[in-house]
Amino acid sequence: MGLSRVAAVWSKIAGSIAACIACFVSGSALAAEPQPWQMGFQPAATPVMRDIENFHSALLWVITFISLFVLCLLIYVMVRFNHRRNPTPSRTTHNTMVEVAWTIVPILILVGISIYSFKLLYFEGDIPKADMTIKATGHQWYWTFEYPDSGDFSFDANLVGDKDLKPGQLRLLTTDNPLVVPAGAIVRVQTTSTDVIHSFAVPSFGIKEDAVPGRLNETWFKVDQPGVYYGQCSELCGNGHGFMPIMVQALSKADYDKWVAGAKTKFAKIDGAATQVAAVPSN
Ligand SMILES: [Cu+2]
Repeated sequence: MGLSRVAAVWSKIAGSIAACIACFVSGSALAAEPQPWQMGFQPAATPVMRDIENFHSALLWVITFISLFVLCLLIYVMVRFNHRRNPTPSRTTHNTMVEVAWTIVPILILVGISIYSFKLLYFEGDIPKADMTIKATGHQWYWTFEYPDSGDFSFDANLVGDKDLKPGQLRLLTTDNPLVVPAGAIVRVQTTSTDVIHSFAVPSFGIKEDAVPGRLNETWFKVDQPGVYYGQCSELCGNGHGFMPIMVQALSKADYDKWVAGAKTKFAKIDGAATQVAAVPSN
């Protein structure tokens, strides 16, 4: 690797670190999409993802402290008790105090972690009273989204191919019809599939729910801010697995209501009937 290549790689890493720090300091989202040379999570867009990120950061401190502590012990033993400095080792085999301590202390650490871990698991899994429901059905290789209680319509979301991408649209992440949701609302997502197991996953929402044929799984999210967020199917589901992205557009309540009014005429009803506009009027 040439010197200029090394310098280029390092400048990218430094840029990524600077971006992470900027995001952390300002507390604002940079973009809820994968970034070149990204090392951390995508910026959190929901309360669940914020808690996941905080839990992850807290655990990083715990494991860093434990690793450094064990490293210091090892270095101390190697320096203080090596063959030269300690030619006649002691014959000690047991020390009750030390043995009790190295059993109790790790247990206390694990119990402490588990309390926060279970709280987070319940927060993710216990779905609050939802403002609306969306049913996401996985197919090889696209998603169908149904809005049963806010408009009674359904549509498919297919990948936009490379040659059809408009400037600014993300390759392999853009769909022809985004999943549109209102920001600030609690959205319950029901997932299922018509063929093989898929997985409905949006990293910045902190959700990943398997879509299993013949089963209805549930998860939820509440997007803080309007914006576009990207996810992908996260279960190996065949050779089109990498080509069934999830593009979520969060709108303000007023914009969302406008979109629903348009969607009711644009998309077919959930039972497969034609759209309201195209429906043949009954005499
Ligand atoms: Cu899939």
